[in-house]
Amino acid sequence: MELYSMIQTMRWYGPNDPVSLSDIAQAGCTGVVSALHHIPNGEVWSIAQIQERKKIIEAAGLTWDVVESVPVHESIKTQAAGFQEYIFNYQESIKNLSVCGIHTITYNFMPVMDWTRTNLAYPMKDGSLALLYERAAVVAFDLFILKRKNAANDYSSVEIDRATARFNSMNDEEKLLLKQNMIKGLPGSEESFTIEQFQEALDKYDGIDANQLRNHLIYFLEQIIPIADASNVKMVIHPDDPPYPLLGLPRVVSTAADIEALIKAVPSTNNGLCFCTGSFGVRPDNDLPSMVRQFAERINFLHLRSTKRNAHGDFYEDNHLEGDVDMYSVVKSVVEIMQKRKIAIPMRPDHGHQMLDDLKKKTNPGYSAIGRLRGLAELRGLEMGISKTLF
Ligand code: CS2
Ligand code: MN
Repeated sequence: MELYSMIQTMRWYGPNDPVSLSDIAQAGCTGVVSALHHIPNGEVWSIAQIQERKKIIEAAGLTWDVVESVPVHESIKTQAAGFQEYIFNYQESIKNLSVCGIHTITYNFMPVMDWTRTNLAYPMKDGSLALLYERAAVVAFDLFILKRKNAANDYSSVEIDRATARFNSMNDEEKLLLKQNMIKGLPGSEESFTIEQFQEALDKYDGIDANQLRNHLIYFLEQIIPIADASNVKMVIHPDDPPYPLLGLPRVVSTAADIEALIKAVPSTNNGLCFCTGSFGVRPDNDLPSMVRQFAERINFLHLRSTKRNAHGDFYEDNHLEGDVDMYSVVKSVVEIMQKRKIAIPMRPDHGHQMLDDLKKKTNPGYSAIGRLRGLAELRGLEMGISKTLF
């Protein structure tokens, strides 16, 4: 019997990534996940540009397994004037990627901000650095730096007190750093703002609640999934990170029920999922192994990492096999669905700690080489142990 194992990849930001393709190959990957970040959000990815990137990757002996991400323009999320043009461009990019032999595309539908953290160098006991999301810092940013109108209505008095104390404990440098972390965008986010631009971007969601945002996402899926079907492309949506509304913005890809609603509206299996354990896993009400089984037919890309939460709604990114994510059960379910579907699903260790030599280097937060190498090595061993025991 043939055994199907996960396809091991890492994200590669392109020729300017401080982590080289050779580094990624030495970590044991057979492929990469990449995107054309230099193309402005909303423009068509041409065949020539895609081929150019593909050639570089293949010259290093690797394959380009997944695109992450073709970003969804804000106008599509708000259905602002002219948004149809952006949907048309998106359809063209799907077709062009398919022509170039790339058949899995990741995207997300988070308003304004992609993944968000408040501290990019949170010290672990062992001296490595992790990414932290601290709720009191987010609330402090909202109330005292952004000063969003009516923001106080979104928080309990206990939260406001905690945020006030937290803000008063910060020096100017820490306040500036928090502001930058919130509005500048982390690697992979396609947007970066000044505080004024940030407020303008938020204002575009005035009057758009979760229900309406969900309808906009479903409309988008209705427009792109038939193109994906015709082009043999698997579209995989990345969940919200963190999986909660943020700064008054709705979020609609946070729970199993959210995913069910999208599938009900657009049933094609090309309307699929990038199963990010680090994003979904922040919520205790997301039962990850059971979600893997529930969405077995449409998980076509995996981000594997773990987080550790506390009662205040803070979380940090833990070692891949520690923290709140039951990685053993997740990987076991993945191994089972791969044998059932008779396919190998691409995965990447999603983020890692900054550690060892990387502590001295300038790295992309979450995307240093050694931390991801550790994560990948642990996940690979876990998978092998499970597969050999089960099959
Ligand atoms: C992040 C994001 O959590 C994550 O995986 O690194 O950049 C994520 O890849 C995008 O939101 C997916 O569209
Ligand atoms: Mn992820």
